[in-house]
Amino acid sequence: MLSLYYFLVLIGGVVPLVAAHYPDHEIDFPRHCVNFGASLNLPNVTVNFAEHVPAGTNLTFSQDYGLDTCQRPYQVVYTNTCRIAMNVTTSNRSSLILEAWFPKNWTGRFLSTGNGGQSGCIQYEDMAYAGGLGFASVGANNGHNGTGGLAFFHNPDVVIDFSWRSMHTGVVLGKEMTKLFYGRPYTKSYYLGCSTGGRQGLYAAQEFPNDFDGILAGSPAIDRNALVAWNGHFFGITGNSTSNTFVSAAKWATVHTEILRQCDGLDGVLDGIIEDPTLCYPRPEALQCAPGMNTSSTCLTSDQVLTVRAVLSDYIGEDRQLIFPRLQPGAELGASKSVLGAALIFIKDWYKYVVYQNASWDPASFNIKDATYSIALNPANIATFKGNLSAFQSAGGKVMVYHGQQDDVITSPNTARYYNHVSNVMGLPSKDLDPFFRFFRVSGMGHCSKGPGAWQIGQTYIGAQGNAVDSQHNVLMRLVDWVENGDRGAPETITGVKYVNVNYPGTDTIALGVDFVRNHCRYPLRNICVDASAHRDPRSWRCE
Ligand SMILES: *[C@@H]1O[C@H](CO)[C@@H](O)[C@H](O)[C@H]1NC(C)=O
Ligand SMILES: *[C@@H]1O[C@H](CO)[C@@H](O)[C@H](O)[C@H]1NC(C)=O
Ligand SMILES: *[C@@H]1O[C@H](CO)[C@@H](O)[C@H](O)[C@H]1NC(C)=O
Ligand SMILES: *[C@@H]1O[C@H](CO)[C@@H](O)[C@H](O)[C@H]1NC(C)=O
Ligand SMILES: *[C@@H]1O[C@H](CO)[C@@H](O)[C@H](O)[C@H]1NC(C)=O
Ligand SMILES: *[C@@H]1O[C@H](CO)[C@@H](O)[C@H](O)[C@H]1NC(C)=O
Ligand SMILES: *[C@@H]1O[C@H](CO)[C@@H](O)[C@H](O)[C@H]1NC(C)=O
Ligand SMILES: *[C@@H]1O[C@H](CO)[C@@H](O)[C@H](O)[C@H]1NC(C)=O
Ligand SMILES: *[C@@H]1O[C@H](CO)[C@@H](O)[C@H](O)[C@H]1NC(C)=O
Ligand SMILES: *[C@@H]1O[C@H](CO)[C@@H](O)[C@H](O)[C@H]1NC(C)=O
Ligand SMILES: [Ca+2]
Repeated sequence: MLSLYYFLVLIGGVVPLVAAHYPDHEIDFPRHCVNFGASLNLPNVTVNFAEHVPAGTNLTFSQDYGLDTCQRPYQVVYTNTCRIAMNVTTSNRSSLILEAWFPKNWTGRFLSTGNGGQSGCIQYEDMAYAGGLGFASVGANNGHNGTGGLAFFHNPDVVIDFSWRSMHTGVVLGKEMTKLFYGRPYTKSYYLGCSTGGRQGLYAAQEFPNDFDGILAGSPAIDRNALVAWNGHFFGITGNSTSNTFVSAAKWATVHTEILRQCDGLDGVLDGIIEDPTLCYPRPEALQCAPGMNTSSTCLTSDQVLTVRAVLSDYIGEDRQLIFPRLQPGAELGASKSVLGAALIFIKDWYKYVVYQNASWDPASFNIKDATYSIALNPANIATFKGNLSAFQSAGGKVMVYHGQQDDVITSPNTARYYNHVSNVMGLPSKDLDPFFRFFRVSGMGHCSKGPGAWQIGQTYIGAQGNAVDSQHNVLMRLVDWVENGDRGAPETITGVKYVNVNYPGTDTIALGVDFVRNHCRYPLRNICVDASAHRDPRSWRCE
């Protein structure tokens, strides 16, 4: 079964960085790829195509099937890759689209990518990124196509795929295919994902402790039922744009400026970034309009002051217990366009098609009873807040979690809450979590990326010059270092870079150079500026 190419590899000896050791690879790698696809025979798997993709190829994807909502019309592939696309049956009424990408220049490592939001979308950018770093990778559509939730309607198997089965199935198949493709097993198995992807990573850490040796989970959508309810509860606070309680995006910008005035200096420097928003309890009454002034755009009416207070308060349940922590102060600009924009995009399909399975359900009717009901229902065990990582710890796994401290979609204190929950459930103080579980708070980063902070940490491939690959500046390679070199590679801080951004909140302009660099601390430590005159220099900061 093995091609001549792999026969030569086997007799030639196997080392981690293999490309230079493969003779005739220009000829044989593409042929091996196509032959592999034609002969692959695994249960429940149908190969749709297998193609060799030369480095530099700009792949284009069909925008049929609802994939237009994925907003991934094309992807540049950075290294010579064998791309296998498959259908995988998961039940009599559900299936996945799964892809496996095998780089010619393989390091021996395996990696699974995850998904985002409610999708339904293969994260090709993450597969290309991983391939460029020498990982064999898998990515799946998570059991349905596109960002909508209609596929969940009256089909609990599609919900199960979305919650956990798609990823776990892809990992099991991907590992097997990796061994068959290269003629030897992977050395270590990794996970990379953010948001829903962060949740998928922590689901694996809790429920499938042998899937990964290293898990990188960003901005995780954990306690998922409570999170969706929290997203939905804002409409009841703000009302729609015609309500007296509504705060426009322009007024949220005013609120943001006021919050910075009150809290920016808590970390020792006025730089537009609140390092630790959990220390910030702003007083919106500072913006209260004076009598007769309540049409002014620079102050808040009494109703609007109460709206701001409620938005920045914990979400409490019918039983008076916490449902979800408050929106962290500092995220107002992004939030005014997402959860505070009265659009109800996050909860609409989930409650209609999964929780109530009633296409007539009106999202504007959402209230605390819906929250109570959906949290108790916990469809397909999607909550992901168990907090017991002991099986993963025993298996020798490492988890790195990061969360932007200006996240407007999933408030970041929820991840600190998870960390504390793990500590409590496992009965371990931080010094005993440190050997396998570390959480980094990335100041000034929004949801998974962007923002005024030093947010480029190697979480995905943002720009060709934008990501360093050394482990201090690249969280994925940091995880590899930790897994493969043990304590010697354990992260104390992760270093982020902010490129010059002439027109914030536009994207950073890498060509204009580095604006500043900052080391982000491991929770529960927090970043303090000890030399405000040189705050762009990471040496002016200390984790305390
Ligand atoms: C890839 O192709 C698309 C059009 O299909 C184009 O818009 C995009 O700029 C291309 N990207 C690169 C890096 O060539
Ligand atoms: C989902 O998209 C894939 C292409 O990625 C396509 O082959 C498949 O038919 C689509 N499935 C549905 C149900 O539309
Ligand atoms: C793959 O699955 C989709 C539905 O998701 C179906 O439309 C398509 O025909 C299947 N293709 C193969 C080759 O089985
Ligand atoms: C194949 O899929 C069926 C459901 O359609 C499942 O019961 C079975 O376990 C799967 N087989 C393997 C080997 O994964
Ligand atoms: C599919 O399997 C489910 C159980 O998982 C069963 O309830 C259902 O009747 C089956 N549907 C068909 C079409 O066989
Ligand atoms: C292969 O990967 C190694 C390290 O992973 C890198 O240094 C080298 O440049 C890569 N070679 C090619 C041809 O991509
Ligand atoms: C806002 O809410 C009011 C009362 O609930 C309703 O009559 C109106 O149509 C809504 N407007 C918009 C733009 O949704
Ligand atoms: C504006 O203030 C006046 C009294 O000063 C009050 O009657 C009116 O209801 C206020 N409007 C809003 C939108 O708060
Ligand atoms: C579906 O939702 C609508 C609107 O809230 C409601 O009137 C109807 O009773 C619901 N149907 C069922 C079967 O619960
Ligand atoms: C955590 O999980 C392990 C098995 O993985 C189990 O032995 C232990 O009892 C669990 N601890 C708690 C507090 O549930
Ligand atoms: Ca500051």
